Amino acid sequence: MLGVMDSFQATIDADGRIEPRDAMPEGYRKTLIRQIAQHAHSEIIGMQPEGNWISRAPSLRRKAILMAKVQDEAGHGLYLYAAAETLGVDRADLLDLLHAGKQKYSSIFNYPTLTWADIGAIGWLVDGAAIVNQVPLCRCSYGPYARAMVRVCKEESFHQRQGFEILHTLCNGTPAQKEMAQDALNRWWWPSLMMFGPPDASSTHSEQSMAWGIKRHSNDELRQRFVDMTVPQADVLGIRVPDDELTYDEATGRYSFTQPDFAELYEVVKGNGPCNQERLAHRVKAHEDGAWVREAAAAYAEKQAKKMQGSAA
Ligand code: FAQ
Repeated sequence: MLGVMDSFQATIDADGRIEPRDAMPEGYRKTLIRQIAQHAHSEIIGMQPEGNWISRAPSLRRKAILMAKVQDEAGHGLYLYAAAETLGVDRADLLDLLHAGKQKYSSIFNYPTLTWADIGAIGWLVDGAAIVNQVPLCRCSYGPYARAMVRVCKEESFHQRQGFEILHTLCNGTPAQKEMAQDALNRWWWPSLMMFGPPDASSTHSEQSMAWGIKRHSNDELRQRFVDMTVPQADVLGIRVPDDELTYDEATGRYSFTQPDFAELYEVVKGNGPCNQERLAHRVKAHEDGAWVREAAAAYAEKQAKKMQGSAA
């Protein structure tokens, strides 16, 4: 007879999906909670760099689009916290861990948005990198995470195109606008490459996460895919990826490129990036300011539950 963990392994081997009530090794559960929580935190902290530009977007149309995008990111956070909760954790505890600096969020959101072109660069590069990373997660072995990713990826594709379109407009505008687009690419290129995590040789979790079917590709494989996808798009825009070593290999159809400065990634992840303190302080304040909403929602839910009990009696 199969033991419970044999059935887990059989499902993984058959490329099936693990569902919340299925038996799973504690390490699998913990890895998923870590990754999904980090991903959810990234979505909601990731609202800040763009939210910062809603009041300064250059037209009503741009403002409406940007507001919708930032709201989408909040929605992604909600799907992901809900997916994490299926593993037996409470989102309130995950938020406490984020606020105490005990759980991470993506390094990319610790860089400032200095110009309007940065909003284009975030959509194009950051959402572009997110898509490359997340499309394989639609096939993640954990069902609730995989299903959340399907919806998230559809919305990220729209975000990526809106970012590209902002830059396309700037690149076809005045010389100063094109220069602004180039400057944004110069500043966002390296942090975008860092989003994929440390190089494979230094990645602590990749091997086990790939064996469990949580990750489907290594950090370096996805970084390479991102470069191969993005460089031709920069050519269309008429701006230059800031890498003097970038070369295209006809035989493989791939680019060879300079790796980002991983020492900088580790510093940003440790809390020493340009905006880490500001981002976390803003998040904690938003959480505290929203306490009355959570209290009111809980009081309303309690009242409704009592009413239901009363009508059932
Ligand atoms: N930032 O062993 P690995 C978005 C940590 S997209 C911070 O390779 P793993 C959309 C890692 O946690 C951004 N920390 O780890 C959006 C680990 O530390 P730990 C979010 C990083 O998990 C767009 C240690 O380094 N996307 O939000 C980073 O196997 C615009 C060793 O690394 C996701 O989270 C980093 N860049 O692979 C929103 C995708 N890289 O936990 C708003 C899901 C690594 O042991 C606006 N996550 N670390 O203390 C993943 O695919 C993976 O978790 C990786 C890292 C690939 C990020």
